[in-house]
Amino acid sequence: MAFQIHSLGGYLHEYQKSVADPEGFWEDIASTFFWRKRWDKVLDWNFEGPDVKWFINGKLNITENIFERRLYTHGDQTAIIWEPNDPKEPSTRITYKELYEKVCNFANVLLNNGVKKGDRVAIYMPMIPEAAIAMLACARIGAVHSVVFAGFSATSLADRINDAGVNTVLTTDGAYRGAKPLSIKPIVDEALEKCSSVNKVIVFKRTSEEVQMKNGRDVWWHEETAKVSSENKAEVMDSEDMLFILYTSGSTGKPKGVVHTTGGYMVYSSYTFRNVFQYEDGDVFWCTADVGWITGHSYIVYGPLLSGATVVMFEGIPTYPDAGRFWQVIDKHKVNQFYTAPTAIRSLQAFGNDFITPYDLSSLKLLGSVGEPINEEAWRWYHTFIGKGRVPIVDTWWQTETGGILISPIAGVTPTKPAFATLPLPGVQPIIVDAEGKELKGNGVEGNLCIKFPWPSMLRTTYGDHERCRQTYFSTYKNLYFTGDGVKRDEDGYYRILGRVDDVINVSGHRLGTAEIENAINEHTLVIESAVVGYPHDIKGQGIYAYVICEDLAKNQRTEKVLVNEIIETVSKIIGPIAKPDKIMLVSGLPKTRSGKIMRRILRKIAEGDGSNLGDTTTLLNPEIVDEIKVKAGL
Ligand code: 7RM
Repeated sequence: MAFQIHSLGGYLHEYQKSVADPEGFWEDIASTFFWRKRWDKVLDWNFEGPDVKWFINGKLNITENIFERRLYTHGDQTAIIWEPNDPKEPSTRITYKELYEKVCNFANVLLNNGVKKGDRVAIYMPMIPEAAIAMLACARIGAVHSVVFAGFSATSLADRINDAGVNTVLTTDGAYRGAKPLSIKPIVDEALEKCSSVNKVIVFKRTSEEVQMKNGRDVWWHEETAKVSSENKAEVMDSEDMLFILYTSGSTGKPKGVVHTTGGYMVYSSYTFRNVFQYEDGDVFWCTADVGWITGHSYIVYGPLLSGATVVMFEGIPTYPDAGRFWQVIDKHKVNQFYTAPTAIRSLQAFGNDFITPYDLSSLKLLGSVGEPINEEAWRWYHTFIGKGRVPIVDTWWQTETGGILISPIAGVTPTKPAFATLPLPGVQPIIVDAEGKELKGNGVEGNLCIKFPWPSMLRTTYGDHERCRQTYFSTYKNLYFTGDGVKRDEDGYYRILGRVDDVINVSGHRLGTAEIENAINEHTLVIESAVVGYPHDIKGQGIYAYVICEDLAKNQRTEKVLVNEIIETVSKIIGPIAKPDKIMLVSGLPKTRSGKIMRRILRKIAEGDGSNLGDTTTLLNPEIVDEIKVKAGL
């Protein structure tokens, strides 16, 4: 590959080039793709709007860069190895040529069902190849996909559908994930009671469970694909046309629809895939993320497929049928690059090494980590017992908003350091600032992580609300993109991500806003007010701790235990099981400032089990409440 870096010197050289002449640097990389029309100008930007445009007036279709660009050389190569939930069900292999036909065929299904360029299509599907086919078929016709993780509730799905004005939903009857089948279509049905914009639902049959099909609205995937051909001419898109929307949680309000556009996302997801993972033709790459998250978008679907890679797509979970499943699948498919989340690593570590021993992991050339800070202990276990001390670990830092990896080692090329994301990739210009926005220069500094120059796959806006995008990411510090993460640059100049500095918590690598969880808790009729904070959790990274004020329990015929369970169910119903609080404390009040702001710092300390160092509480509106909460927490 033309743009693959192979040595430390090469990295340093490319990095310098990318800073000295970003436009020339990205132009060279973009030139390796297939454009229907070349761009007039590489970049236009300001972070005040923000207004960022890459490869201006360039015309292309991202799927032509996956398929047509390479069919002659790569047509018979495997694109997707699909490993089902049940190890007894055979895995399947789909070549690039077959995938191309399926994507074109389904693109025609979309067209035939009235989906047009620019329409928004929600994809609410489990981890089956059809989820990737659905995404690519949307891209083929220029429809904007919004993948919603199939673990989200009907309410969450409905909110996302309504926010984006979706007219078509792609889904399945059910899903296999772990021991028992899950219903999917009934959740869509429930969501759609609240969504007037949707007029078509296309249902793929996975579990064959009985589902209701609404006349005139719901159609079967297999019936629709049989009606149309497998030939489709790609829609010509502008470089800055929307490719997809992906909802992500922030510190306030409902999740935001992060918008990614076509040209820049294509260039960056592919560039980073090739480099970070040092993917070589013929390797088998496995990213365990769900396609419902950005990691699945960029490193199961777009980055690898744009690179002509073979990817494993796994339907199941790490612990089914037992905690050796990941290692069994690596052995079975001779996986070369394995990319997963610290929470999975920690939970499998806790099951013990007997689950690893039966399997041959010698095919591995690289291990990756993503989603949250990886602690040193988990890093060492991963390195020693999975990598056998033999292969590099890439700790990749990035966000839904960044579209691709920004800070990470390049496997085997740049140094690694336990728990460090290490160095920025070429084209990425991080800067550390203090609370006032003053740059902290040099090494051995700690502060807030910002990026000072655009990179091709950065978010362009938040769907339907550009002001919110500006407010959230570009207003904290002038002319900088603010990540929301704290960071340290050590004496050697390596970056270590310290975690969020805003009211976002990271539970098992899933991003959740504390406000979002509070709003869900408050939906319970007996809840008066709540405050949610994160606390350190051995497996999940962070757990969810909720302090709740509620109506009189006796009067409402509830015990504490019953109410707590009801609250947990409420959250599960409104957001999804991933947002269930781990701990709920019923309290008679919440510590507040005189202006009425909840003092989360105090609640965080108590949730951590630290009753000292609470700072001066005397200026609070209700200092006595702190003691009550401390006593309840056993501190
Ligand atoms: C890719 C993804 C983004 C947030 C981000 C960080 C945290 C992600 C790392 C990490 C430490 C890492 N997108 N985060 N990767 N923290 N080291 N390697 O996770 O939008 O869902 O989350 O995740 O706090 O801001 S995300």
